[in-house]
Amino acid sequence: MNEEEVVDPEHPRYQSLMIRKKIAEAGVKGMLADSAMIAHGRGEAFDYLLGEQTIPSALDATREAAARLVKSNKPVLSLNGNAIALAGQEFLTIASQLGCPIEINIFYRTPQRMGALIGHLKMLNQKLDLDVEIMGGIPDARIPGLEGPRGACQQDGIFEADTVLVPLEDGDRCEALMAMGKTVLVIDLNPISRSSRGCTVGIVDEVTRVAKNLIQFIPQKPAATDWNNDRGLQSALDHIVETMSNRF
Ligand code: PTJ
Repeated sequence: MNEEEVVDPEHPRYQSLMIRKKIAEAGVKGMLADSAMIAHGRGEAFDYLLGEQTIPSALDATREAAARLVKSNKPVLSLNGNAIALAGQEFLTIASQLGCPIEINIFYRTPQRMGALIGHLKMLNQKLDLDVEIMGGIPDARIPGLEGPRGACQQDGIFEADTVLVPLEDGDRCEALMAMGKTVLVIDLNPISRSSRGCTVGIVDEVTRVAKNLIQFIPQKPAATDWNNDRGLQSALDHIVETMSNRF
C-alpha cells in the first residue's frame, strides 16, 4: 500500500492499516530508528494471532498497571520512538492524569532523533493544552549495568523513579531496571519476550489500545493485587494457541 493512499474505513483491517500509516509518517519525520518498521511488523504478527483485540488477561494486566502507577510515589513513563509515534498523545494524557514526567529513552540514540521526538511531544503538549514535563534530552545519570547510549537517563526521572512504564522495551534494559528495584510495567505484544517475562506486570496488547485503556482505568484508582505475571503471560499464550487450533 502506498502511504499516500487514503485508507478505506470499511477495510477489514482498517485500524491496523491506520497504525501502520502512523509509523510510516513518523519515519518520514525522522522520529524512528531504521529498524522501527521491522519491530512494528513483529508486533503486528503477534497482534494478528491475538485477533487484533484486547484479550481479557491483557485488560486485567492494564488495570493492574494503572493501580501500580496510581499508588506509585514517583512514576515515570519511559517512551521510545515507536511508542511516541503511535500513542504520544495518549501518553501525554496519562502523564497529566498521574502528574508525572515522560522521559524519552531510545535504543538507537542520535541528537537528530531526540530533537524530533522532543519536538513532537512538545507540539502535542501545546495542542492538548497540557504542561507535561518532557525529560531525556540532557541525561545526567546511568542505569547500572547497561552499556552505551541506552543506559543514559535522567537523575530525577528514570533513575529515581519507583515505577517505570516501558512500552516496547528491550530485554536488557527491563532487566537492569528490575535490578534497580523498580516496579517495571511493560507493554509488548510478544508474550515470550524477555521484557514480558522479566518485568513486574507484562501487558500483552497493542500499545495504542493499552494507552486508551489506561486513560479509562487511572481515574478509577483501582487497587493493586499480588499480580502473578507468569499467569498473565500464560493466558495470552493459551489464547493464541486456542485461536490457532480453532482456525480450520
Ligand atoms: O526508538 P528506539 O531507538 O528505542 O527503537 C525502538 C525499536 C522498537 C526499534 C527497538 O526497541 C527494537 O528493535 O525493538 P524489538 O527488539 O524489535 O522489540 C520490539 C517489541 O515490541 C517486540 O516484541 C514486538 O512484538 C513489540 N511490539 C511492536 N509493535 C508493538 C509492540 N508491542 C505493542 N504494541 C505495538 N504496536
